[in-house]
Amino acid sequence: MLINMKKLNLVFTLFSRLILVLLLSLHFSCNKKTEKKAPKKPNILFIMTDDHTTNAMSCYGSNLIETPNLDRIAKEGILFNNCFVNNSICAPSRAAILTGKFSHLNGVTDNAKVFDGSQLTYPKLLQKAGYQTSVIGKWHLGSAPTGFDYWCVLPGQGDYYQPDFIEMGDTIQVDGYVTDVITGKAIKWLDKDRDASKPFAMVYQHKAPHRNWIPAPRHLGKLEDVVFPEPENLYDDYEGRGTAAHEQEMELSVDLWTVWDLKVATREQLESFGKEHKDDNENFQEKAHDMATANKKEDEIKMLYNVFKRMTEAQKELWFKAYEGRTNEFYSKDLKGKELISWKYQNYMRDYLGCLLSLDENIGHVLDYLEEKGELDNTIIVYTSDQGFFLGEHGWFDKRFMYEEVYRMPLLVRYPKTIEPGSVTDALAMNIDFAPTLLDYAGVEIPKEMQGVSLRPVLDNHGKTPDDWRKSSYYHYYEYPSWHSVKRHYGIRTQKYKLIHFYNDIDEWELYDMEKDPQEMKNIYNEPENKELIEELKLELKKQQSLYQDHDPDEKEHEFFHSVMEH
Ligand code: SGN
Ligand code: CA
Repeated sequence: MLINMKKLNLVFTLFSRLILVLLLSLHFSCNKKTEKKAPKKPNILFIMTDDHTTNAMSCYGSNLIETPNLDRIAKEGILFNNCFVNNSICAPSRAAILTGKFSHLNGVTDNAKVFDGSQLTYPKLLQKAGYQTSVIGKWHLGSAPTGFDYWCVLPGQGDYYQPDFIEMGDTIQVDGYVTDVITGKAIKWLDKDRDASKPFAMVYQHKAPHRNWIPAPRHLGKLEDVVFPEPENLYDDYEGRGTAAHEQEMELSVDLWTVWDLKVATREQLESFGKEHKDDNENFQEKAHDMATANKKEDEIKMLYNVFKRMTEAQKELWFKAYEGRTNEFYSKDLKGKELISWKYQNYMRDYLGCLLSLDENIGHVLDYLEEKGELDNTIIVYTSDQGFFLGEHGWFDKRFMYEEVYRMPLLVRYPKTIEPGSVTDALAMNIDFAPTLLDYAGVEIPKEMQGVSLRPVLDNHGKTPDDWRKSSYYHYYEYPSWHSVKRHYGIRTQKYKLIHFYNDIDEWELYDMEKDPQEMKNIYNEPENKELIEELKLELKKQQSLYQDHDPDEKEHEFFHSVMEH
């Protein structure tokens, strides 16, 4: 009996131990499961170029160029037809993207303002949430980047060949072509320098295709024999449009300079300038605006020499081989009027689009890298540009206006976990939405002070526009008087209409029917039958201004708030 009891005890102890082992292993396997299930935060790759219009992207139907790698992002993700900038120049757009706020609240109303880096930005919040953050490439905000574990940025506008960078405070010069160098640095950071145990958020920003549009050495002369289709309104005379359209300084005919912009210069001119100014370290480009008014060939040579002196001997050979024919043609033909505009347009396109060849290639390298490392589908890839650009529409280059070609930004997003490949949307999006959207994907609370909204309801819903989505987008441009002389203005765009008010030294309104007149050739503000429509749109404009805490600086503040309160 005693033995039996002992046996029984032993069996019981063994049994209970077995149960304990079973329970423990169950517990651990459950834990393992939850560990596996805990969603890995997505990586973020924010790609932004400078001055890249949707009209030079084949996924947007361009008839000028093929951009296969950008098209891949669109095909495997979503394309926005109606993404708009808050203020169509560089620093103001970049500051709005970082802060999710309009210019009057983030302080960067024009390119001369210095960004206050102590402000709340989305990279700072991602960093706090455990992301490894970096910014590589064009920055152009005057102050040093904040909120990034690693930063390596171009000073100011940067250079195309053998560019300088400021890397974590130290200035370095790097051999190579700017688009290739930026990509090399981006891939190196992804591959070697980041803490791979954390998700990454990389802000990868190109200088190309910014003025004065210099293609990679391997692409110099590549498009020299191509003849590009001209925009229908290349010879626009601005009839029926207001003072702002008449008085701008961005016409191909007079404001696009032959030497600086179109590289019409002989070897002799550049080399002899170099000899005369051997010890001259002046930064001629910084003085470009003052020179612009003088607009003398000698000054343009000075500016171009600034580019030339950074080139290697081999690059100089490629350069002259590419531009010799163009230079000779210019001097032999003595073109005038429409013929001159047409000639300038073709050569402008050859260089602007030439920059895009290396841009598209390089974006392909980054996509391939992520794919090879198995990170492609776990990375939210955003492609955009700081604003659009005129490619001869209205006879113009540059941006600044609230007109469509420069107000619209490209926006592609790839993230197959929630975004249906091949989606296309007409929903109204704005650059102030980028920060809230990325924070939303990262599971970070969107701060109340950000004025944009998360685009996820559109992105994750096959691009369908939710019923309660915004009905208009708001715009405000301030940089006047300055480069290109575009007068100050603000306005709204709905799906159908665009209402613009030019203020400061003029007081003029413009109204366009975007469905009937997508090229904005006919201002219908003064047509009597539009009276009611204009009243409605002005009311909507006031609502938008009150929503974003903005107003017309020419209006007395109390009058403005009074009128908003009345409605
Ligand atoms: C430079 C350009 C201008 C351009 C501004 C702003 N001139 O000053 O044509 O509008 O940049 O561009 S250049 O002769 O120096 O190239 S932005 O994209 O940075 O806003
Ligand atoms: Ca720009």
